[in-house]
Amino acid sequence: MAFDYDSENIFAKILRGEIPNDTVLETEHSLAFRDIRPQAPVHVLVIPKGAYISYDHFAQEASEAEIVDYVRAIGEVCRMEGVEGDGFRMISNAGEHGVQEVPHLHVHILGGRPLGRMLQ
Ligand code: D5M
Repeated sequence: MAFDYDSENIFAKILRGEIPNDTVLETEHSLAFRDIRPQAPVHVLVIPKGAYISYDHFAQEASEAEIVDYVRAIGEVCRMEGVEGDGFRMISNAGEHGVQEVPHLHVHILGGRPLGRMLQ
């Protein structure tokens, strides 16, 4: 399957330094920054620096170094933000049904308050 990445999406612009962001962590292959519309006291987005739309795109085309870096960056953000102890939620919205607003792979890390049950 071909993945048609739109290099004008807002996270691509953040990665190019065209739009400011509140960076939490930057690694060789990943960037974590605070969500502009926070839904919880901790609300951080973690993105790969590569031009990947979706998890499947990333899993198919990213190098092992990129994948390892991304997984570790997510864990490190949870530690840095202090949500490991009380708990947190990771969400990745995908595609139209998942209501993915920005077509660049991202994981939301939410925490700092009780988040309630999401799935019944
Ligand atoms: O949601 C995308 C998320 O990206 C949404 O929670 C707002 C956030 N967003 C949009 N623009 C910015 C900027 N410029 N900085 C930080 N956060 C931003 P999703 O539905 O998962 O695609």
